[in-house]
Amino acid sequence: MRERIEQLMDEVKKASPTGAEAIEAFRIKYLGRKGELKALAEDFKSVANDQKREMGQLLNELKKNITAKVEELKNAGEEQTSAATGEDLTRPHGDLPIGARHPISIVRREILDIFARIGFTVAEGPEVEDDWHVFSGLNFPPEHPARDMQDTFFVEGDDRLLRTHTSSVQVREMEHRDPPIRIVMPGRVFRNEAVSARSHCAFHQVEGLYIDKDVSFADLKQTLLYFAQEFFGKAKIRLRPSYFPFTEPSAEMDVYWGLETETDYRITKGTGWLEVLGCGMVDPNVLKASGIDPEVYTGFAFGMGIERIAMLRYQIGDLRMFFENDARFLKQFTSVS
Ligand code: 2U9
Repeated sequence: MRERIEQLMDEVKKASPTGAEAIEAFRIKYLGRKGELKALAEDFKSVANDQKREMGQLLNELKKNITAKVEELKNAGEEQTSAATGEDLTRPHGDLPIGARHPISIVRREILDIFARIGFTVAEGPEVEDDWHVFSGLNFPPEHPARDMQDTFFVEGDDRLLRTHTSSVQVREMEHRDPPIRIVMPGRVFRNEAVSARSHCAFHQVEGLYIDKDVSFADLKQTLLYFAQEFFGKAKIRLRPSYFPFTEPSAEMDVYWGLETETDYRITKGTGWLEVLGCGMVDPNVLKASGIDPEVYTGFAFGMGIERIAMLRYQIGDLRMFFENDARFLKQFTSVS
């Protein structure tokens, strides 16, 4: 047996098969199920007991040599391939280009983070909705213009429609949960509008809703002031009276931006104020429609268009930039967040 092992050691050492097929045949000849090593393992059974230890060690060594040889042959094969193409395949490759997050994603994430810090969790819902969750449950009267084909996309042959705001998600949450409810809803919404520098048929919103006992307009104002400070770094806001079917009273919030530079004049239209979002106290009818007792609970809500906020943040003059996916535009927004 010793002679056979030594003979094989020698044979393996001298062998130089080339090409993947020959190397595999070499491996099978020695290490395969019916290979030389297997045959030796059979012979090993009849080796005298006092020889077993030494023979066992030799066999192990042979196996190691063959395995190492197969590896060596394979690597040499790869080197040949690389030599053929002139490339060193063992070199670590260069840096991979890292993509940039879309500005809408960056801004959405920042807004959600700001509200997460004061206890708002994220809720999401379907983009294809029914009339109840988009309009009726939100106190839209039957003849409200937003229900018109001109303003809303309807799904053909069905009484379904594309949501025109994410408020439909809050309605779903109110139906399924008891107060306190403190949620923010990010999402894509759809309106039947011509595409222009200031409007698009699909855009993104973040809305917020807080319902509990004793929630007041002062809570709304303080929450929005906190948001303005965190997002814009500005400490002065104002609330102008407004109207939405789902809130009463309703307001629009402006942030004082300042009038120091020419850009400040341009983006604030010379007023120093930026219109940022809409808000209000949830209309008692809306609470009632979703099974929440307006005698016990009150709530505030707010809503903003992410594109609008991103345009202010990055000084982008045309909304269409967000939807064209021009890599020259997108790669400017490198962010690790
Ligand atoms: C429920 C009750 C009330 C969400 C609100 C606004 C005011 C608002 C607009 C901002 C710009 C939409 O993207 S935009 O065009 N939104 O002004 N949204 S209050 O109010 C709600 C939501 C859900 C149950």
